[in-house]
Amino acid sequence: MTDYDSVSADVEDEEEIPADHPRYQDLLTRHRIERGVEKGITHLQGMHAEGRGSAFDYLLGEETIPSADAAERAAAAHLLLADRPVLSINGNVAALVPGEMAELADATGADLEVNLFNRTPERIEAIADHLRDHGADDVKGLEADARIPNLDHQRAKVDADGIYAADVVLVPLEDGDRAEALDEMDKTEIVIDLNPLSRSPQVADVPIVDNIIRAVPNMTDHARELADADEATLRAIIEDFDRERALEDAEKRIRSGDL
Ligand code: PTJ
Repeated sequence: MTDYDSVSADVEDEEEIPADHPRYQDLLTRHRIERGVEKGITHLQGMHAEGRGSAFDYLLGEETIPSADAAERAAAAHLLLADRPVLSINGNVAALVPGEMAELADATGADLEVNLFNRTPERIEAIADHLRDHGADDVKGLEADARIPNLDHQRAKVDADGIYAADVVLVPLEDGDRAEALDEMDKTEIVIDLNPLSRSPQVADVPIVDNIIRAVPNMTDHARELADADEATLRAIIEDFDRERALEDAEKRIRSGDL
């Protein structure tokens, strides 16, 4: 019999967390965020963000609900149809899913761009290195030679040939006004956030209410499956997706506590 209590405290390596532990995903997530903070990738505030996300995930039943899967498929279709898709990376995203983001970029032809709320040159470099260590070819966000209009904090700093010029942007794990500002630039926005009431999913064209640990690999699976689909098929998937319903479904699930 596994002594689960003995693994929950402080494991050195994520391999030590038993995959059949009832709180496996939560332990893995916490472990990756802690390591991210230690490596200078994740900001200390990222721990608070993770705690918030984890509470919503618990109420969702820690699974990808059907409307989130539909959102992930629609997101994959958007990325495949885009001329200049970009996946935005902050300190939590880099700690939680670095290799998975590199795979999604590869499957959809998207660029990866580091964009931080608590921006320092050291963190930008550490995150770019971490992404490269996990298979990313090219990482944007280091130039920061353009500005998102109507945004007066560090997240406004973007690459002219990256987020600034993008037609479709994936914006994970940030409750903020950047999503609104990108919306005003007429970009198609895909947001991953476990809180359906956050500002970012509320303005997103495709709000994905799911844990990023599950959402990104599932988007990649959809993208690979749709790789040879024609434009009409991809457009039909996008048309069929109902953003209001996805937000309502997630909120209903969280409020009902029907686990
Ligand atoms: O790395 P930086 O400097 O850019 O800072 C990043 C953080 C995350 C600290 C910053 O963006 C922040 O403070 O974000 P918020 O306002 O806490 O918003 C994060 C959102 O992500 C919250 O709505 C959480 O519910 C959600 N969230 C947290 N963990 C996950 C998540 N959503 C999906 N999957 C998760 N694992």
